Amino acid sequence: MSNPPPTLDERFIGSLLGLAVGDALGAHFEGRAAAYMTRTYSSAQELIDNPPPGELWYTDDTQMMIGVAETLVECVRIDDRVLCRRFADNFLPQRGYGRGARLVLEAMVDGHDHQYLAENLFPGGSFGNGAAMRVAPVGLMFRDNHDELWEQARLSSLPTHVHPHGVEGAQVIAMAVAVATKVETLDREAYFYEVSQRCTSLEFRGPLTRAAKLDDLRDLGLFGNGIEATDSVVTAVASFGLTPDSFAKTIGNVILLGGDTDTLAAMAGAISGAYLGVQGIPAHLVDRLEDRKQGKSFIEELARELWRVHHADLG
Ligand code: F2R
Ligand code: MG
Ligand code: MG
Repeated sequence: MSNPPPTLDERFIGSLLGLAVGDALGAHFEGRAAAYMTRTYSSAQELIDNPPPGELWYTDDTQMMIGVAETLVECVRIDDRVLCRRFADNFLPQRGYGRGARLVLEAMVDGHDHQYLAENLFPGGSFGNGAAMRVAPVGLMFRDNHDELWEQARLSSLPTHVHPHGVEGAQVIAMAVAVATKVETLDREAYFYEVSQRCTSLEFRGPLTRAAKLDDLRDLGLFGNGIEATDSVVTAVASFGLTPDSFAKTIGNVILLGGDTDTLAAMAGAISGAYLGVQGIPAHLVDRLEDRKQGKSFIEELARELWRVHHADLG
């Protein structure tokens, strides 16, 4: 007999814990070359079955996702002032932030003009994957209203990422999470159509169209493994599309690509967890996730609160 489909609260918890588990496992390998990864592990399953020893400690990806989720729980929609306060209150430099993001966050903490920095540190603003890695709560909260989702994902990006690619990367991941919560059995073509149809830049629309047809794992790396949104967002969605029924393979295969492994696995884990629910995440990885202040128990309760707010907002 097959398992019953996950309930919606299980999907909310699965997405946020899936992000944290992917981030924390991937963090062990951030910056490694693909050749090192495939020399060390023969398959995604081998990596998942033999994670590095000790506690799984998450990074900036999860820390900033917490700020987005807290803002939605408090305000229902993204409120820039509250979001920045949450980012500043939660900022822990040892979580390992992007070079530009760290400067913007330090300005937030010090009460300086962080928005000026976000708009001017890089030409056109940051196109890093920092807005996409934290956006899953927006996808969960606005799963029933895709116009609102697209706008709320944009608003959640702006304090640090104003470049159109940084913003659209976040919109794509939010949509990928939202649509994943809706389906019991994935229709890949319909899924990729839904995720890509609002994209305005060819940098996302083109690769998403190709990812819909991906059938050889060896081609996953063609979508990129880097720190830029255009070099990682589609890779995460493509990995989910290849192995929708396995959280382990979905995050394991992107970690084996090397490069920005924590962020690739955070995004892929958020999507896979939204589809499979928390029961789809290997228990031994959840067990190992850190559980101090803002750790596993906190994230699980935050996901439940987000689900309650989502539920109440519908009523
Ligand atoms: N930063 C890291 N990991 C590095 C090592 C951490 C180390 N272990 C430690 O302890 O310090 N990981 C995290 O950063 C990525 C997300 O970055 P985010 O938030 O997008 O940051 P930023 O600085 O805005 O963008 C990242 C880099 O991309 C380049 N870039 C962005 N926009 C650009 C533009 N318009 N022109 C030129 N370059 C641009 C810059 O090099 C940015 O620094 C995640 O991997 C997260 O895990
Ligand atoms: Mg990180
Ligand atoms: Mg990273």
